[in-house]
Formats: sequence, structure tokens, C-alpha cells
Amino acid sequence: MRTIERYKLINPGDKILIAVSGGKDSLVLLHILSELRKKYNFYLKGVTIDLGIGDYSKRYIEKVEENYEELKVEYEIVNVKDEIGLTISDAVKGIRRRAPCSICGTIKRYVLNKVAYEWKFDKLATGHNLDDILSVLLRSYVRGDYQQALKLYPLLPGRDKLVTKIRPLAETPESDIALYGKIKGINFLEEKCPYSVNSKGLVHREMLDILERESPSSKLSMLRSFYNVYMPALESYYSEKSAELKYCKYCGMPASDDTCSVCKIVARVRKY
Ligand code: Q46
Ligand code: ZN
Repeated sequence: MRTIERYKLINPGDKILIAVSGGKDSLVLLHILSELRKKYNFYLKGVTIDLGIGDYSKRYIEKVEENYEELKVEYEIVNVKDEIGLTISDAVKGIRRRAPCSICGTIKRYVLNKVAYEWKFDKLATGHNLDDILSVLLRSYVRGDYQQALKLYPLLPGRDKLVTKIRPLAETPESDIALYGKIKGINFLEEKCPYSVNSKGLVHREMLDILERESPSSKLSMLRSFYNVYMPALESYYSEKSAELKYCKYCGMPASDDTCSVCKIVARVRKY
């Protein structure tokens, strides 16, 4: 509630689509938003992507369905193959040199935005937590990709076919989410995705944990100083350089050049 109110994430009457994966963060967020529906007066619907990662997909879909039904939240399961013509396993096998989670992340962001736009939702809520956001921030700092870091705010306003994104758990550490899930007895999938082994970002998380242990509340103050001090400076720097929104010539969705990153993945796998 503190994050929702501080960053004005929800307005009365909003239609909010929540992306639920079956893991603890998105399921905890589902339970919290479901409980807050009356207080903030918004409509909530869930969406889960069937990524086509073998039996793992079947197991997380079962788990999310149990939770949606328990909370009486309307939901839809969207099959990634119906949306882009490929499963995540097809894409990962077809592009060996790119990390699976990078391919999957690009595709998931695309599909979630596309359905939220087509279903006319005001906002798309995701379960990214404090540790997720700081580890991306650290990676973008290492790579010098500060434009990426500008997308890490709890509220990312949409425009045209880009739906507004909200991250109500942006200031909540992963450990608090795990504890909340345990206390509330939330039934989530403990099994990890088969592609998550060796995924990047673990070392950044460990560094952040060391920092927090040595100096408690470092994580939150690091995030707040980024939002309050560095972000405004970066925004004014990049606003002069930011290009107009372009559209993909194949699917019509927003893109940074004439082909969006998902149509590029599809073309590489299909070897056009
Ligand atoms: S589903 Fe996709 Fe995750 Fe699996 S391939 Fe990686 S990003 S780990 S949250
Ligand atoms: Zn496209």
C-alpha cells in the first residue's frame, strides 16, 4: 500500500491486468491486489502465459488456476505459440547463442503488452520486487545502458500501443515476499524453470545481499536515491536524444526500429 500510494500506481475505476507466472512474487501480488480491489476500487483480471516449456508449463498453470479460483479473480491462459507462432522451447533451441531468459523475457514482455492492449486494460501489473529491480539496475550500470535503467520506475506510463506498467512490489525485498507468502499459506510452485540454471543476475543479487547484511536498508536507499537523484538527471539527458516510437512492419507493435525484437527472434528461428 505504501508503494501504491507513494507512486500513485492505481486510480479508482482502473482496469488492471496482472501477469501471474506461478512463482511466489506474482502469486503474492495476486493475493494482495485481490484483497485491495475494494479499498482502491479497481477491476482485476489475471493473465498467465503458457510458454510451452514442457511439463513445467503444465505444472505452473495448474498452480495459478488454483489461486485464481480460490480468490475468484477472472483469468485467461494465453498460449505463446498462438501469439507468435513459437514456443519458448522452439525459440531457445533455434537461437543457441543467446541466453534463454533473455529470449523468454523479450517474448513475455511483448505478449503481455499485446494482450493488455488488445483487451483494453489501463495497466499491466507485474510482481517485480526490490531485488529484481536493483539487480537489473546494477547490470545496466555495468554495461553503461542507462536508458534501460529509466524503465525501472514503479510506474512506467504507456503511450499508444504501449500499456502503462505498474510494479507494486518494487520496494519490497524478496525475503519479505517469501515471508508473506509463508504466513498467508499461499500455494506457489517451488520448482524452478528448467532454463533458469546459470541465469545471469545471481551474482548481482548476491552482491546486493552482502551490502544489505553489512549495512541494513542499503537496498531501499539505493533504489530511492536512484529514483530521486539519478533518474531525473538521466531523464533530462535522454529526453533530448529519445527517438519517436516506431512500429514493427510485420506485427504493427511498437519497436525501436522497423522490426520489433520478437519478429527478429521469429525470423532467426524460422531462418527467413
Ligand atoms: S520462464 Fe523464461 Fe523465467 Fe524460464 S526461461 Fe528464464 S525468463 S526462467 S522467470
Ligand atoms: Zn513485430
